[in-house]
Amino acid sequence: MSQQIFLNDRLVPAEQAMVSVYDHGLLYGDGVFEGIRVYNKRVFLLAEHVERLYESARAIRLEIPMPQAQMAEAVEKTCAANSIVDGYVRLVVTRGAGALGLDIRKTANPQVIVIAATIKLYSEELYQQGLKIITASTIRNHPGALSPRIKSLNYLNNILAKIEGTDAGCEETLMLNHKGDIAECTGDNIFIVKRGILKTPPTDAGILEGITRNCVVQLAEKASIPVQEVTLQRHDVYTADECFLTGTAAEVIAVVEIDGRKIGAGVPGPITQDLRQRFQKFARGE
Ligand code: PXG
Repeated sequence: MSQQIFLNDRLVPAEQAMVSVYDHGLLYGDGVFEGIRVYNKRVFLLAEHVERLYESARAIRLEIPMPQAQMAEAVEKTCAANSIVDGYVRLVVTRGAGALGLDIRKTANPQVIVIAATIKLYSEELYQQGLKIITASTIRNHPGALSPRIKSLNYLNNILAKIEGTDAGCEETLMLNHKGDIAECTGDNIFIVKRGILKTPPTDAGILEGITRNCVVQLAEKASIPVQEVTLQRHDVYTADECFLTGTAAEVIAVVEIDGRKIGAGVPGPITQDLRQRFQKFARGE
């Protein structure tokens, strides 16, 4: 059986799942999305992802044509229809088709798309060794222009930074904000450990408030590891004892080198490894 896609109100075969070339999601990146993991048939932190989707939509004045509970049901239904055990869900809401032009009043029918798929993960080797990353010259979007707190379909800012990283042979790329402080990576949040304290930039640093980030903060607090949301500068990451990234796809992954500076001992640190284990257990419901 072919892949089943949820489109607006029903499941359709992937070949029939289409949106208009006039959809403002395509024409202008006008829409919102979420990426969600499925672990052992359980959609991980579904309510949190659905809530963030609706908050992103509210921020761009996009009215999603169904209540949150129905959206969550659509996700569950799509996973079941595709027999997903461990996988990845992409939830997309576009502005819908409209006249050429930016005016949202000339659009109709926002499109709700749920794709349930498998996921390509970082190799086990990378988790063992840790990532080497660089800082992009492309800064994160100014919050006064397009707030990074909105998970919108306009990801060019991140893509441009990611290109710089891949050109340099890096799997992820660090981005600074408009003030020159540490923001986040192109698809992951960043943490450092300094003298036993876990530190991560606050949401007002111009970042996406990652659901994995929030989960790791809670797991750290439960493990009595002190956590601070504080402004970080490049100096702080260069001189950190440990560094790691969090994200739906990456989960928790160590960073061992940034801009040619070795972090700590140049291997994944003990607190990073501990939090990675705690996260994996939590995500897999153990
Ligand atoms: N920052 C940015 C800019 C992101 O896009 C994160 C942080 C981590 O947030 P979560 O909530 O996932 O912990 C993201 C998430 C993809 C993909 O296909 C990207 C994300 C999530 C899932 C898939 O590249 N970004």
